[in-house]
Amino acid sequence: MRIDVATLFPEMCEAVLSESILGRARKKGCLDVNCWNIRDYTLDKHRRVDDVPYGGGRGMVMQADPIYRCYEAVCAQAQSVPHRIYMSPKGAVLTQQRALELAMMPHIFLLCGHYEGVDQRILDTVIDEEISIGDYVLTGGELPALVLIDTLARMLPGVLPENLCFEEESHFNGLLEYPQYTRPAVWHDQEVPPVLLTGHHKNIAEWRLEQSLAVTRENRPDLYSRYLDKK
Ligand code: 4G0
Repeated sequence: MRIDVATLFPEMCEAVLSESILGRARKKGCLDVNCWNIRDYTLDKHRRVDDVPYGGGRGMVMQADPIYRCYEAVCAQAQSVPHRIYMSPKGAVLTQQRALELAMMPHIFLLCGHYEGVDQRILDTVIDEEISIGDYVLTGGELPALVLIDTLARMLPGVLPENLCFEEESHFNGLLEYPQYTRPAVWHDQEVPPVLLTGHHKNIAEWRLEQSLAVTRENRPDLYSRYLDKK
């Protein structure tokens, strides 16, 4: 899949996208991400990309024209029309289900806002969907865009190491993860739950389900109720 990120801080995005599993996915060609600097598309002689809000009030607003010209450059280079997302605290909150749907799209354009947001006319004409990563405000849309890219990337074929299957994990079955242990079997007087050392696969699976149910009921009663309703 191809993702184009429009931002005022392309180096910040590039730094994250070059490391670890995302960096490897890009090298392998599973994921094609490009970062675009919105400031490169301003026609203003002082390279301005923001201005005061009409009607007054606090902060600055990102102007429509540099964003639009950046978007046009993306379409021209990709030779395709992307699904266009604006990262915003007003958006619908991202879920694993929505991420799965987005991961099936061939081309996504992510707009990262700053200051007090972007001119509404860009949202009206260029943006298909506003997405939030949670009910809190950040200084920019870059971290949310990187969070979205990370969760999409790990669902693409060939990105995760073979023994890691995203469909088997927490949030896919509606329950939280069971506890995990590794060697040594005793550490600082604390033992690994004995059932995990038996090699009895059915008992281990039962223990893990019990643990998942207990941690979900404790930490996320909302998820727990929904899980019970579905059963
Ligand atoms: C648009 C997304 C973008 C408007 C972006 C701020 C949190 C999220 C931004 C604003 C963001 C999120 C009106 C402050 C940039 N913060 N929860 N900051 N306003 O996904």
